[in-house]
Amino acid sequence: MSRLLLFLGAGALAMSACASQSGTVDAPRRVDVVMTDDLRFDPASIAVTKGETVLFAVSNPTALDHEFVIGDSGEQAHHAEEMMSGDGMMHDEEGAIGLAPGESKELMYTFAESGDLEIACHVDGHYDAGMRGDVTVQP
Ligand SMILES: [Cu+2]
Repeated sequence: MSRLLLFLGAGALAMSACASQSGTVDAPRRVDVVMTDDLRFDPASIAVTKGETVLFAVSNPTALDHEFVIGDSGEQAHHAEEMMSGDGMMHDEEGAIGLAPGESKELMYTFAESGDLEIACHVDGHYDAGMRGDVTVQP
């Protein structure tokens, strides 16, 4: 019994240490994101702190191509337009990566401003099907 309590105590301590740690360029905070068969990001809601650098470790275990694009609504609309015109097809750029079926990639991103951003996939029809999420950048 006492051994179990000790174990739980150590776990809580490790978790709180982790939560209070804000990612930096040298030591980014890792956030794992999985793309799902029903066209979702898991998790679909991510909270970060202004100035924080996050390393998104994104995996695509589905049978489809997907993107992971970070940006405000204007940047998302711009990227969607590029995808529709065929120019932006699945290339990696700042704040955006494309993943083939079975692929895993990392994207490092520093959140310079507080506010609401979106993560999205603009592969044909995916955004409208719900393949998007929210990033809340706390001041
Ligand atoms: Cu997609």
